[in-house]
Formats: sequence, C-alpha cells, structure tokens
Amino acid sequence: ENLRRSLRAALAHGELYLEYQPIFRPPSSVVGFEALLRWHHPEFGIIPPSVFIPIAEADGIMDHIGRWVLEQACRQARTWPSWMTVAVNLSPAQFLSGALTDTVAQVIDAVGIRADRLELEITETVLLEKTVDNLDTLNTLSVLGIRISLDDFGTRYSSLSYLKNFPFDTLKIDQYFIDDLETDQKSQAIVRSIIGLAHGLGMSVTAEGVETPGQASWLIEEDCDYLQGYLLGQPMAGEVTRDFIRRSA
Ligand code: G
Ligand code: G
Ligand code: MN
Ligand code: NA
Repeated sequence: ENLRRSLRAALAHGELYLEYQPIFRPPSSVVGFEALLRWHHPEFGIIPPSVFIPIAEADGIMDHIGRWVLEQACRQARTWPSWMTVAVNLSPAQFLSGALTDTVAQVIDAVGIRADRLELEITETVLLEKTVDNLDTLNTLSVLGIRISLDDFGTRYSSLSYLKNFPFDTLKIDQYFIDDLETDQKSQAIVRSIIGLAHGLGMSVTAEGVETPGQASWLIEEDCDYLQGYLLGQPMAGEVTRDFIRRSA
C-alpha cells in the first residue's frame, strides 16, 4: 500500500529511469538497445520492475508510465547512430487502454525518429486477452513501420497460431533455454528448432541472457541473428550508451 502510493509520485519526482542493454549482431556490432525500467525509491533503494510493474498495472497507472517510457526511450535513441533501434517492453495495460496506436504514433512524431527505429516487445500474456483487438493494434503498428518482437518466447503458452497470425519481426528466446545450452541437449534441440521456425517464417531471432562465450559461439554456429546478455553488455545508464557504442565500434 505504501509502495502503491509512492509509485504514483515516483514519476513526478524523477525516481523512475531507464537503463539500456545492448543487443548485438554477432560477433560484435551493436544494433540497438532494450530499454529497462528502474525505480530508485528514496528509502528502499532500487526496486525491481518485477515488483513495481504489477503494482502499477493493478493501480491503473501503467498506461501512463508506459507512455513516459516510450518517449524517454525514443529520445535516447535519437542520440545514437540512425540505424540503431530501441526496444521497449509493453505491458497488457497499454493494450487494454485502446490508445496504444495513437500514443506510439504521437510519440515518434513528437520526438522525430523513424518508425522502424522503435521495436515493441510483447509477451504472450498480451495475446491471450482480446486477441482480435490486439491483432488489429499490432497490425496497425506494423504497417506504420514499427518493429514487433515476441518476448520470453517458449516459456508460456507459445501457441504456434500466434506466429502464423501476428506480425512479429523477431522472436526473443527466453533465457531459460539459454542458461543450460552448453550441457542440455533438450535446450539445444529447442533453441535450434526455434531458430529454424523463426527463419522459416521470415522472422529474426534474438537470444536473451547470454552469459558465457560457449553459449555465444553455439548460438552463432546455429545462425542466431542477435545476442543479448551480460556477456556482451549489462543494462547501463542512458548517458553512457554513446561511449559504449563508440568503444564497441
Ligand atoms: O530488468 P529486469 O530483468 O529486472 O526486468 C524484469 C522484467 O520487467 C522483464 O520482464 C521486463 O520485460 C520488464 N520490464 C522492464 N522494463 C519494462 C517497461 O518499461 N515496461 C514493461 N511493461 N515491462 C518492463
Ligand atoms: O523479460 P525481459 O526479457 O524483458 O527481461 C529482460 C531482463 O533480463 C532484464 O531485467 C535484464 O536485466 C535481464 N538480463 C539481461 N541479460 C541478462 C543476463 O545475461 N543474465 C541474467 N540473469 N539476466 C539478464
Ligand atoms: Mn524484453
Ligand atoms: Na525475456
């Protein structure tokens, strides 16, 4: 309850901020960053999004926070080379509000970045409810040129009909399958199949949570398009992204 009340003030007080984790095209070029929301609470310190996003959703303020995230992330992307993208996570609340397409169009217009520099990450949870409306929304965004990624792929319902019907550009393979990739033949078979499935459907694949050189080389060998994880780069403050880009060029 305390957190709920202070979350309402957090945005106004500048306690929310974004970190950016680099995404690589193997072996070493940065193609963009994923924006990750953080809350620096004046008393409790850093509160993880897994704790406060559900509160924001329940409290009906996630739509508002999500709009702020979109705008911040697009402004940050404008400081990067023009071919780099920024990926923003969407929560189910942003779909339910019915204004997502307008919000996204307004934000990229106001900030002045090309639509194809913004990537929206959704999870399968978003697809479960109001499937027809959400399909419409994603199709409209896709036609505008916005990229759409399916996040945490493989861990929830993973209905293949979503892959057939929704306009995804990229599948993000959940860290769960990457963690034991070097030792578990089942994870290897699953990851190999996901890469083949995505490529067969004309989508690209990102592996999340890459932490070891062995995982990275296995994924590169198997033709995974993009890698993300602590091995290649931790989430970092917006101010240092330009330095990071310069150093990895
Ligand atoms: O950065 P971390 O691993 O703590 O992120 C935890 C979860 O919070 C992830 O599932 C991530 O997708 C989600 N998350 C991070 N930033 C945002 C955001 O801006 N909006 C939404 N809806 N989810 C986010
Ligand atoms: O659900 P989503 O994929 O959006 O969440 C990404 C989360 O994973 C972020 O909170 C980010 O901090 C975390 N993350 C990114 N790379 C790694 C990694 O290599 N290892 C671990 N354990 N977490 C990671
Ligand atoms: Mn994500
Ligand atoms: Na994920």
